[in-house]
Amino acid sequence: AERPVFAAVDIGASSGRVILGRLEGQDVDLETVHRFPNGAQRIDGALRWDIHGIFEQVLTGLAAAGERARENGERIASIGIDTWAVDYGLVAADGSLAHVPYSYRDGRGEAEVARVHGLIDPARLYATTGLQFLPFNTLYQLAAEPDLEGKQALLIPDLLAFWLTGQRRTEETNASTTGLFDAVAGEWASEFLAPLRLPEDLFAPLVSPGEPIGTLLPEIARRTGLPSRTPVVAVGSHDTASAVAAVPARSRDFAYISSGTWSLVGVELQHPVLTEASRLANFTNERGVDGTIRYLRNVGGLWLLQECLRTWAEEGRAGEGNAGGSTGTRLADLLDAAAHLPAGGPTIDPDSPAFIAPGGMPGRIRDAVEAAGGTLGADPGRIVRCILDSLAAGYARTLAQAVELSGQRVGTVHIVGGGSQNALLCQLTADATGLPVVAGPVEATAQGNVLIQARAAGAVAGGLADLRRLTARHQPTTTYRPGQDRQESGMQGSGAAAQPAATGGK
Ligand code: ADP
Ligand code: LRH
Repeated sequence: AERPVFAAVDIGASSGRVILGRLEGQDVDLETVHRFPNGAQRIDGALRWDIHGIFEQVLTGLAAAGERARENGERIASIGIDTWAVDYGLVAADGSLAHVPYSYRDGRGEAEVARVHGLIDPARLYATTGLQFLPFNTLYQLAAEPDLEGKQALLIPDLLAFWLTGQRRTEETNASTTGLFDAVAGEWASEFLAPLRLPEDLFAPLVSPGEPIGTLLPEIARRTGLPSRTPVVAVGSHDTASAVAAVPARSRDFAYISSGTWSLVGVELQHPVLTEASRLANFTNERGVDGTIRYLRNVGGLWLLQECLRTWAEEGRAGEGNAGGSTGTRLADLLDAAAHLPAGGPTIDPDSPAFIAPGGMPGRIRDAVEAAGGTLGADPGRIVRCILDSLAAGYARTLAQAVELSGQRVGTVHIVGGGSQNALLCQLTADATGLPVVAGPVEATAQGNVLIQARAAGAVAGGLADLRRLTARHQPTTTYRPGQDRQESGMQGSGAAAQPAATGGK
């Protein structure tokens, strides 16, 4: 019989990929078969996702995955989808899309915050949903919709799954980012729908990671060359839920930083923390795989760096007509320049709402430094260093608060995602937190996506701790120690990075 392999569709705010996951004994091998850039675009006068273009890329990737599997004598046992959270498509009864989905960076939800909080006290919202306040949370965006009658809101991964299978479901880890999900009951907080004048049937039924969603529609099977019996299985469809499931922790006393466009900084808990102190610190209780709680806060993240690079590339193009410069090289050079600058330079608050929207980021960062009485100048190396110093300080602050509010012990900080490749940021994080930092895997989100599919298929077994040990055994990591310019590479086989210690973040 053909060997089963799993296709992970993982789409972040800055890039998407389709990855094939193979089980080699008890190890998971990931092969990227398709990659594409992503980003919100100005469409019809608003910041939106080119969802039709994204879906074409998904189909291209699935076709490539099928071809690769066939070459290897394998069969795609299932498909799992994860993307960024919060955003949704509005689907009419006939299945058509009411509008091109808005990006959470569009800003239209913000105008609704005061009205929503007038209808339901934010303290009451938090006591039920445990969701951190972000002005773009789904409920504020829904409050801005002029007409929801007869329509269903499908979160982005659920919308893609609907287009693949014809089945409408809402996966629960991502549902927990809407602001309309009960953190304790694990169900929709339907008591909030009527006061917000949202239709009762606005959302599709919930599914948990590991549950089946459907099989491929005939048209999709034809376009991808995959058999129509291929199942689409729910995974942690919130990318951060999948990433946290693949943190290569060997013991319980870990914190994580899921580092991509955002930095999601926190700990894993078994029960939500819904206290007023937690609300005031703006910590979130998002749902993880297996009913866990991702107790974390959003830190502004590498978005600040991505946007500076975009601005500098545009300026460079305007100046020299140079379209050939590679962003990768540019990033490596800038990080090198930043690493040679002394510690103790100016910092900004990376979480400030002033940085949510795109455009003119170097100038906005300079303005923030100057408003606080500092100076930064226009040198890109200095601006990059300011961003990374600010992120590291933000991580340390956030982790200290997570420990204090949750009582969770933390001895090791794991950084996963694209940002785990940023050696300077990893070292600055070790220095700022006083804790060892274990960096990697880069593709933790895809790894988590594949593991949940493999477990649903019976190819691996166990709870999250077992899945994490499996990741730790096979995926390479790099360890950074506080106050040292030294890093250790290798598998975590010795467990040397996981010595229990009191947190240095407090
Ligand atoms: P998302 O899922 O939000 O799209 P990723 O996890 O793909 O984000 O991470 C993207 C980020 O990773 C980039 O913004 C960049 O800062 C960082 N990154 C990617 N490659 C490298 C690299 N070679 N060195 C340092 N940082 C990198
Ligand atoms: C990261 C992420 C994060 C959300 C944001 C909208 O990709 O899913 O967890 O807060 O995007």
